[in-house]
Amino acid sequence: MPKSEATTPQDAAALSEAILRKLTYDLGKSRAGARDRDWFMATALAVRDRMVDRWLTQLRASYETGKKQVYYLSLEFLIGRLLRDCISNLGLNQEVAAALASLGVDFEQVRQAEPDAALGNGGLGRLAACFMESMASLGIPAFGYGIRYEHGLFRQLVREGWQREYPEDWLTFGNPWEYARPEIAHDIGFGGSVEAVAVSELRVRHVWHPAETVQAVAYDTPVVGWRGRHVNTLRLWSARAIDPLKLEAFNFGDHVGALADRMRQESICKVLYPSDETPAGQELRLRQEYFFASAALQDLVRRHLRVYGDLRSLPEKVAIQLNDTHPAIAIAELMRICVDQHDIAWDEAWEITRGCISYTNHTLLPEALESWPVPLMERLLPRHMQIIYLINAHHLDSVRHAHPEDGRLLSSVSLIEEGHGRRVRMGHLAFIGSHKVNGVSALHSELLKQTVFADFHALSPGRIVNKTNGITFRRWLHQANPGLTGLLTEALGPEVLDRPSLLPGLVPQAEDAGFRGRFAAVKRANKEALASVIRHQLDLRVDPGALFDVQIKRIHEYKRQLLNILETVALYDAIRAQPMKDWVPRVKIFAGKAAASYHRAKLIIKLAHDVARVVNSDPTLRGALKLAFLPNYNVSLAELIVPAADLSEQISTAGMEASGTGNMKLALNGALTIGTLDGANVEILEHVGAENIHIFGLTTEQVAAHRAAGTRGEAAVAASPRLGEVLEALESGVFSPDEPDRYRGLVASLRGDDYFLVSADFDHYWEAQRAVDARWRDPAAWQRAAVLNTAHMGWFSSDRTIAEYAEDIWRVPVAHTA
Ligand code: 26V
Repeated sequence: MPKSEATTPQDAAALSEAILRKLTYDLGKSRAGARDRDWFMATALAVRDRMVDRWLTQLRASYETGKKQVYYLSLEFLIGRLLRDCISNLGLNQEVAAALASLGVDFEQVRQAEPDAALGNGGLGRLAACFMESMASLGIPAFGYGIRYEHGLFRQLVREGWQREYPEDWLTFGNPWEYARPEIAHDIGFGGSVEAVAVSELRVRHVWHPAETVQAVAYDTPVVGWRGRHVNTLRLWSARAIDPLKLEAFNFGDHVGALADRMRQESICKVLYPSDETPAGQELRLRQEYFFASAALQDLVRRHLRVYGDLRSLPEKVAIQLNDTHPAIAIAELMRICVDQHDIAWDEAWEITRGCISYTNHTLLPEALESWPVPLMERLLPRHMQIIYLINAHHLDSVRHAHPEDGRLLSSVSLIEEGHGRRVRMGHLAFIGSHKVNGVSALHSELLKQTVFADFHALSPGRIVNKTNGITFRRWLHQANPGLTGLLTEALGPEVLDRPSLLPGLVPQAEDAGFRGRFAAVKRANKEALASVIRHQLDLRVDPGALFDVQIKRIHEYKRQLLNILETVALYDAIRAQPMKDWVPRVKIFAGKAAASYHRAKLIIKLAHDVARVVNSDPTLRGALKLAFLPNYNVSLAELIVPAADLSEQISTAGMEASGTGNMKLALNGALTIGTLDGANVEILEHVGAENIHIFGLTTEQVAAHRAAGTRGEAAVAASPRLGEVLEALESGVFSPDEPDRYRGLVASLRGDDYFLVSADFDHYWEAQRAVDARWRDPAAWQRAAVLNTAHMGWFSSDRTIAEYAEDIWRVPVAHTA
């Protein structure tokens, strides 16, 4: 039974006392003067106390019992708020609610006073956060390592339809979840030179003399798993300039210069890089990558040596997961630590390194694959560059040995890309430095084998494995959708909270009109809550009885928000042409950020607003169509929208979305998917069944054929009068009378190379949307499909994903089964 069900009044009283003590003695505030923010801090500090004993005990126990540790290295952790998560996993829901009520404080207001920790861009960062929660829930001893950015992802404001970026300040009022560890600090070197010291006639030892050194200081956040059984650590590093006094003495007489130096060094952890910005050529980004990878390795090596005394046992006791190539420099760093600092022979060091490390790839997009200019690497990390050359030499020797005289193969698998300036290919380095490489959905993993890593796959068959992404049900079902969770526990028993494998027990209930009614009532209540936010934020009234059609994700051309907007315009035209027809009322809901420098994506946001202005104010539609773009999409906004969605838009160009995880959140919460055969949609189709999902569009192979044939968008436009009209309206400035040419460029691409196949897929998408309408007209059929989506999504729990990583990649036992 969940602990919260056994709450006693004493528990609540003890907690309210603890909260008051925190408010008074830690924050120095009186009850009368306390604001929501203060109550949040006091509550969080009191809740944090409940984790600490378990945390410290388990940490010690995991060393004493010699358990293998997992280290998850990620430049992004997109956490969101933690209060509800901690309370719910500790089973304190009722205690906290009662404690705050007894203090006359509204829990929901307190909860909303917490800022989102937005230390990530999107899917990759959110996945890392779900994984941390699942590792704790499964009782796998693990550390997450990342950077404690002072400013997370920018805040998005929309002014006259244009996105504007504002700095995000999540730390302004303090972070109650973290413990600063000023005594845990590692020196991180940059630049300088490498000295070769002869230690014997046969051996030289390389000594790196960095030109500058920055300290990485640890900040620890406990991560509590489901039912509070296990607590892991998220250790984020902050940069501290070394000994500011010495620095000032060094710059004697130049006080300002000394401080400027210090500022420059500490700038490493000031701000999160937007992932969609081309990373190449950005020195600060490479500094960030080495800074946290080196801190992580020094930290875990020190811990390992303290317990075991020898690095040779590292692969037996340590698994290091690289979340994308961002921490891939860790491979060269671990080689340096082994060879230069611990005198381990090269071949043995390589065995140790490959034994520990594995790598997850999250995208096939060529522009997203990291590579660094050789001159930059030589200047910033001279010893690592030497090591990379040596790794490459050994690697190419073995390739040459197996495939003599295959020049094409050699240059394709070389770590160094020759051509317009030599560059280090981080994906290649990550591949050869890892014992396992994984993709994030079945389709994506297959495409890895066929495209970016085809040659590597032929050289090392079996190294690429698939680990389809998942989401933590605690956050994305239990916490975000308490109404549905209540219904599920009523129908399937409270065990369903621990075992999503029980969800198929809903299948017979889908035939029960009474159950469907209760399911629909929960959805309706969630939609009313969202409608109220839309009204307050956008001054727009939407009917909670309408179909809520949702596309929430980063704005990117391959995700094809544009396709959705074009369909909106086509529907608008159709309704205006026949206003008296029985249209299915729809609310198109969008949310998402565009990278600051991604002009096309920002123009798509502007288009959504231009279309919204026209559509939302047209009385002839009689409410049949509305468009709402909610600003500043983040984890908290997702938690509000996901439970309220009827239709989930997963419409990327096939082959381009590695997995998607929003698709899983929405389907789990009973939204039907309209989507292409891309990423994890393919597996969602397999699980929910073809009759409960709306699939449309070109397949990956057809996309490739289309592009190879050079088919232009014009052909699709000529074949589709409907699309033709939409494009003409955009071109003639119907939606942008203040600037009639605004969308000419956009439309020209749709008529031209149509790289993302928006035009090519348009008619198919339109038809699929009309099939959605038809289903909506039959409420029983819609509700049945919605229930069956929830019933069949259990497999997409990140507990399942993590259990697979644990077994196939990390080789660690799972203490608590999902
Ligand atoms: C990076 C870049 C950089 C250059 C410009 C274009 C571009 C586009 C996307 C990205 C993001 C790459 C990494 C990433 O976030 N991948 C996402 O990872 C999720 C978790 O595995 C997965 O669900 C998403 O499908 C995938 O896009």
